[in-house]
Amino acid sequence: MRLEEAIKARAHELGFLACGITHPGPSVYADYLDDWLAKGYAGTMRYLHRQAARRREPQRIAPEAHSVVVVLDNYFTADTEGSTVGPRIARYARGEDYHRVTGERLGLLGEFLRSSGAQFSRAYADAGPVPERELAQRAGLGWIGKNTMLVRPEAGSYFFIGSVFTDLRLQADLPFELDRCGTCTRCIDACPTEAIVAPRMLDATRCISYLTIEQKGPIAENLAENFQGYTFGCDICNDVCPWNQRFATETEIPEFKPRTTFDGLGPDLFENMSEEEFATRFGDTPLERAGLDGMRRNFKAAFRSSATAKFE
Ligand code: B12
Ligand code: SF4
Ligand code: SF4
Repeated sequence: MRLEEAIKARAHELGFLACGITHPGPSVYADYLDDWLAKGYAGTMRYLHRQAARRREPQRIAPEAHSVVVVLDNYFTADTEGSTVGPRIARYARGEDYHRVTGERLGLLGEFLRSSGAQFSRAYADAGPVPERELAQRAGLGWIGKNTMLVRPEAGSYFFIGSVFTDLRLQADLPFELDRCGTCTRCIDACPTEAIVAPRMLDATRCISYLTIEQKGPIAENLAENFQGYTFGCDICNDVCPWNQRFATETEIPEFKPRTTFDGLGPDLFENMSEEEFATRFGDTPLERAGLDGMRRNFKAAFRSSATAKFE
């Protein structure tokens, strides 16, 4: 078996949905990134400005690397009756912390590369200066949809992207060149805060995901009233995508099975909770990023919005 095939077989064995190989050469979309940053769409995510030089030239992330192995990790879990009426939590955040869960299996993939002759391997999953969507598209794994998600034919977009930079000189896959969105605009039309300002251009400062996870402090009332019951993250522009409606399948990764559910819980859930209890219940979940104060704020916004919204 060729080494590239053996790597993909190992990725499959580790539970990844798909695996592709690319090179760490310069970004083709560096101007797009610069324009996006200049428009202020990153809001308070200052780290995206600091990381821009490495995103433009992924070779700078790891000068030793000749190849990048990119994987997709399915996190889809179906809704229950309760999870669609609020308080709602985005699917990606219902299980254990994906940085650790995906990261551990990426580490094992890195070990396989080393046992195959690599002197260097370094894994990234979300936490790092890696232009993950672009590298995944370049590795042939899917296209960038109008909602900015990497979408994969016959899979959809409910997956995390992980990568391993390595000094192995691997044969790269062909990039995914087709745009399979066609004339569809469902995601743009469905976004309740009008955050997708043009195809593939997201004003993060209007996105529920940013507002409930990344932004500190109060949320503007005109945006909060459109949260459609979301308390953490948002799935709307993924849920309406025909590729997800047709192809999303339940994850087989046990740690991504729902652990956090707010089904039927009232607006006071976090009000009287101590920091200790929050840490015990949500310490190893994505909710840790918002923290207790953030979740108190988010619950208020979500319940206000659910008084006015009609959910799909
Ligand atoms: C910052 C960030 C956010 C911000 C901003 C999102 C955004 N669209 O930029 C916020 C907080 C809003 C966010 C929300 C979410 N995020 Co986020 N986020 C990131 C992060 C850390 C950086 C993204 C970034 O650099 N944005 C800046 C823009 C300019 O870059 P970009 O989106 O990567 O776009 C590149 C390409 O699209 C390319 N490009 C532009 N035009 C075109 C055109 C064509 C034809 C092609 C091929 C390429 C192309 O140029 C850009 C620069 O390389 C990445 C992890 C990472 N290291 O990349 C995760 C990441 C993108 N997020 C992820 C997820 C899961 C989400 C949410 C679904 C979570 C949720 N349920 O709430 C939402 C989805 C919202 C949405 N529609 O994007 C996943 C996406 C997986 C996927 N299938 O695409 C990632 C990759 C994390 C991971 N490792 O899995 N996120
Ligand atoms: S995640 Fe929600 S708020 Fe953000 S762009 Fe998608 S639909 Fe809009
Ligand atoms: S909803 Fe339509 S336009 Fe949006 S990403 Fe999916 S196919 Fe593309």
